[in-house]
Amino acid sequence: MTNIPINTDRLWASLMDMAKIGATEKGGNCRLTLTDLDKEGRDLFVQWCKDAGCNVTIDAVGNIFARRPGQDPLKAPVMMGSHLDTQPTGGRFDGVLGVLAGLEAIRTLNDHAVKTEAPIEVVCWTNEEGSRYAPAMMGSGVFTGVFELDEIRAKTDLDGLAFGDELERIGYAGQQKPGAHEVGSYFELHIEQGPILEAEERTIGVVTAAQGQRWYEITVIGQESHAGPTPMPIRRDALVTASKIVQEINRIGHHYPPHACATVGQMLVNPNSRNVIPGSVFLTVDFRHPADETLSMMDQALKAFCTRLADQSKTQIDVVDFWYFPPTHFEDRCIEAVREGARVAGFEHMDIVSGAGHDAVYIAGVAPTGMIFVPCENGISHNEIENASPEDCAAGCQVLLHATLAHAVALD
Ligand code: HGY
Ligand code: MN
Ligand code: MN
Repeated sequence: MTNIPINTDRLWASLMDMAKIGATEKGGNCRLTLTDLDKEGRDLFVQWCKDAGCNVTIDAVGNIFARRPGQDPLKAPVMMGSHLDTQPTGGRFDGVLGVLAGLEAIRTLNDHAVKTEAPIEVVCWTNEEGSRYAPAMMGSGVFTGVFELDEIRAKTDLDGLAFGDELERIGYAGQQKPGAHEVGSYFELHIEQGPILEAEERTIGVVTAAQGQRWYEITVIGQESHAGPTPMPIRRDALVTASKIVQEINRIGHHYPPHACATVGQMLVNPNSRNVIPGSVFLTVDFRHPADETLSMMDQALKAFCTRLADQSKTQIDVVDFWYFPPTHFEDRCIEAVREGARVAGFEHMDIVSGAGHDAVYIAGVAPTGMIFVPCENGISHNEIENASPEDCAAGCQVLLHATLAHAVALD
């Protein structure tokens, strides 16, 4: 029963229909969280779920739950899901594959009139990307009690628009209290967003864990002054100091091979005028590593460097710890269900650790959780050229169905 074939064409058609919403010139997607385009994608998903006979509920942080009833309504649902929001220059598969593969699994169960003991749900988590509003994984973070709802609702974007107001504006501030929603187990299908599966010629990644992350916000304060008459020796140039910090962050990333990652993704220079010596610079830091102790050593190295540099450079350097979650291991039973699903379906598979953060990392804190990866072309993601094949998407969906059914106990 756990190997009834999903409908490859229908899954691909849904992915391509969703990709039309927020389509960009280079073939990617831009559906920033809580924008009109995010609403359009959510509305389409909700309609598809209702067409598939699901009962749809929404919680107060905008997470969408579509439930296919089971024979025992009191049993906690087996949940599949991911996110529909994208990066500004995002792709057509990051997050979307996990949500629409969950929908395809439900459509397939309907086609074959499969009854399950436990209900089955597909969920779309709010703001997994953390681009417009930081940090990432907000919807699943509120759902699991990592973030406070009011704190998240008060967050503002670069235009000063509050999360809570935008959520209400698009009509997705639901009634359900976040977290007051049982989860029996959770499976998330996602593109790998790295090069390993493709290089190893494997179709399925059996995700055993996700690496830990530390995010910082650094503000460098120097002194604005005229680019002409201000002699070099007396300048307090915030951008020169910030550039040294960027170099050090990159050095720290290279210092713990092969897994450490270190990125400065955002930098705001003030006043950002070509003939004014920058008075202040804001920059973000993203550190990652599968071992918590190494992540701590990277943390210490960054802070020690900034302390030394502040003395030498006559500038003030504020380093704020913005976000942290430790490396997360998934549940053995779920990992085995994924591995067995790949084996039954005859797909080449390998164990893999996730370099990216996912909602599954937070859900793993409240329910048995597993993840499935499929390759993406050249391992490229968070880029408009992100690409995956219909065959790999279908393979991931097939394994997702298997793992979900194994936990929902298919009756007939
Ligand atoms: O940052 C991440 O790993 C994910 O894309 N939110
Ligand atoms: Mn994602
Ligand atoms: Mn992403």
